[in-house]
Amino acid sequence: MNESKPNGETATAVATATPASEPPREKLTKKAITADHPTWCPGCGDFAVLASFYKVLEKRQLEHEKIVTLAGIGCSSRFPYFVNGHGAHYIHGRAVPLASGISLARPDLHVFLFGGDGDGFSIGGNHLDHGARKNINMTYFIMDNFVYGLTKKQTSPTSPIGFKSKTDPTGAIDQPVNPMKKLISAGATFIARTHAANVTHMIQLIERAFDHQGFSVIECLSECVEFFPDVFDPANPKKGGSFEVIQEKKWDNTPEDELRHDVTDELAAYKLASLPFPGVFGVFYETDRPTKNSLEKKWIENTREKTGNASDLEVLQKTFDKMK
Ligand SMILES: Cc1ncc(C[n+]2csc(CCOP(=O)(O)OP(=O)(O)O)c2C)c(N)n1
Ligand code: SF4
Ligand SMILES: [Mg+2]
Repeated sequence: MNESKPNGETATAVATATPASEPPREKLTKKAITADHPTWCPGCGDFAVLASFYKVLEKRQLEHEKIVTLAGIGCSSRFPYFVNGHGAHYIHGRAVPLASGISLARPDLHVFLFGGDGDGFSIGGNHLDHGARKNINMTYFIMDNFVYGLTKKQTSPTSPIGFKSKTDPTGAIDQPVNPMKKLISAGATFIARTHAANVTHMIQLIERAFDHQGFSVIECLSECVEFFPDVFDPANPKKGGSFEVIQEKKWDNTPEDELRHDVTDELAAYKLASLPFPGVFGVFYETDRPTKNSLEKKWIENTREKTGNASDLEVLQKTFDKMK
């Protein structure tokens, strides 16, 4: 299990402390994690994402009661129904604020957030920006299918120009969002991209995002076979495409390393994000920046000290008294 992910030193102690009287834990199996039968269309890319997530939970043997899966609204956002753990299918686009509150109030939990391109980049775009800049500890997995699937084929913020949908019957005319660029500029501290047809790669990235302290986001090209079929074939070797993986620097002083990508270089990440579709896959950007969780914890501790360790009620009463 990853001991370092829950935020801060105290949180780690909370997450790992097992009372002497507690019986040994049963192994966390796929059966134990699996909840309802997924209700996606046969062939939907989201199935592979769920399977990869189960694999990571099983591999990491997280404490079952510490797993939280959250989502907004959309086909992809049905995700929490299918995971046996704490979770909520929340308001369209508002899952980041919900996840932020849970992450800050319960730093011992593993907060996983799932959703679609509409949920994350359209109605929830503003929340995404603020979760990123505040670097709130969570792992956000965005299943990007370039369309609103649940509501049956409207143009989404990632739909390419020319895409014919119910909202653009003659073809989309608006410049799509570039998820990697948006996340880099917003200040997310772990930003990666994968494809639902490549389960091994997806699992690797979920694990890396999970190990990261802070706001980690993975955009996953996940095909909507109903309303935008075959759009991701150019990045699927099984369908004649190529899946180009970002070669990260190994810092081994070899001439080859000069050409490899430095994941801490924002500008280099931005250049990678500018490559034409289907682009490249892997970690675009990763940096260490204090999380809001750790900063807020410090601030609370300092404030407590200043108030002579007054109770919450005493602090509240003092504040009310000042208002009189
Ligand atoms: C406030 C609000 N506005 C609009 C909707 C209707 N709605 C539900 S899901 C959705 C878009 C879903 O698209 P996406 O997030 O890409 O998920 P997908 O279904 O493609 O996985 C919309 C517009 C809603 N439920 N709530
Ligand atoms: S409509 Fe599209 S995104 Fe929704 S379940 Fe079906 S294939 Fe998946
Ligand atoms: Mg979508």
